[in-house]
Amino acid sequence: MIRSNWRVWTGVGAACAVAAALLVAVGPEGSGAERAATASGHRWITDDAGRALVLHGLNTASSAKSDSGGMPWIKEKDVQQETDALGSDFVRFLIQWRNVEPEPGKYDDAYLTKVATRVRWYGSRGYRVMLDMHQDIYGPAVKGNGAPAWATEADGLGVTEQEQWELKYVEPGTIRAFDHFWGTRSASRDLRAHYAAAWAHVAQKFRSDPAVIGYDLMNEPWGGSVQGPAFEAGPLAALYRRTITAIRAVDHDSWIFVESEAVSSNWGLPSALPHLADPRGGGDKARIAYAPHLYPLPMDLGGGYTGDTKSQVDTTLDSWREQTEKTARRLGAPVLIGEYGLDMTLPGAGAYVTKVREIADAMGAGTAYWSSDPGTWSPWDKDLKPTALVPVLDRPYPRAIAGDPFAYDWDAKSLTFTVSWRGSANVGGGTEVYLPSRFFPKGGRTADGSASTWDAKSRVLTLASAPGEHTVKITPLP
Ligand code: MNI
Repeated sequence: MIRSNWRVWTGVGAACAVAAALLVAVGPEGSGAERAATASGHRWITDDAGRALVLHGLNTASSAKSDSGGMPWIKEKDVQQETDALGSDFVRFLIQWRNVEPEPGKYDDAYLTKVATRVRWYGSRGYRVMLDMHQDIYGPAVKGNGAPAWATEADGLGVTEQEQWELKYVEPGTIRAFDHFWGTRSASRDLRAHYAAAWAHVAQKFRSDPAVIGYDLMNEPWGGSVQGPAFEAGPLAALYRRTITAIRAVDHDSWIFVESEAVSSNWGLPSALPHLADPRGGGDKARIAYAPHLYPLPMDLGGGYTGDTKSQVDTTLDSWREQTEKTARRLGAPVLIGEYGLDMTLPGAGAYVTKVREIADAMGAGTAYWSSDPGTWSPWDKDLKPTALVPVLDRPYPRAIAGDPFAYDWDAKSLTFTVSWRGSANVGGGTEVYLPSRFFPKGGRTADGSASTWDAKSRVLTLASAPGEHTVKITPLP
């Protein structure tokens, strides 16, 4: 497992070198020098000590979409419950344009202060927070969520409620609202300027908040009348470039996460999202990350993870990984699965979640499960009691790796967690591995006796790192 992971990641490096050579020859945007500077071809989100971060947690929360104040359902005790049950170090936190900018050019700082309070609930427990500017079906004025009514121009076209909510994306009013937003009709106001400025306002508020790792520019973008590559390489990339420029004018360092058009990439189709330059600089200086979603179509239609549906889903997962890595290479970006999830009462649901986590581990990607909202998809039922999802999501993982990671792998059969990396004099701190009490009730130890320290409260084993290659196996303390 470890060896094959290593081959995959170095394989990515080799493919990247080829891609870099081609790019120099063909010369699209983004210089060859930028690509060549991405040494291993696999980018990592890093902390201040230079350690690679592996981020796992939940989306919080869908409930914010329908709350007039835009707040999620959680109280601080619920963040503690998540910490105790899942050992999360990450949250994808939903915010909405309608709350940030309720009137054109007027920002609601009281709203952002409430967001900051919730960010602190997570940050004080060691989480990193990604702020996600959420939308589904554009905004409430066309029966969706996200955009303010003043920024919704449907030209009187209607939206009919649908049994399957996603079908509202193809209702006339929704398409027209998106078309005006993207400016693909002649008589549109420049709503994108507002969107970019609203993001800059958010970034100004959170740029020095140590818990905020970055910003997810738009949830599940949808092109309206202009679709696929024409959308992703056209108006979507243009909005991203404008927003990146606006954010970087106030925030030099936070990560900026981008998504591809959901209706294609969620299902494992290719994305045409082009490379997006970061004003910070190219190569290792850039902090642009790719945060696609993963919802195999056979499961959108309510299928479980058994029989024919399972084999269709597995085919989709292979394609999703291949396409995601291809797009990430083009972007020079680390990958974080911004959403995946399903109704845990479906047959095979636990096996599906385990499979996605294994894929994420093999890709070196973080994950945010959709979502924390109590119910059948969630780790919590309506009484906030743990569901069948908890023992599946609560897996060992490396929170931080002190150098260049090669691979990591959890083998539930032998209760062995393996992590390998190349340490560097430029990277401080140790490699931190979260070990759930369900597998490591008394903590963990290194199989080879190499130095480590166990913190029973956080259930984190910290491995010593020094320059050179390390492969450490961790097993439960007897
Ligand atoms: O499944 C989707 C999805 C399907 C279809 C479409 N289009 C037709 C444009 C778009 C999106 N999304 C999955 C999840 N994402 C939201 C939140 O971001 C969740 O509520 C969905 O489960």
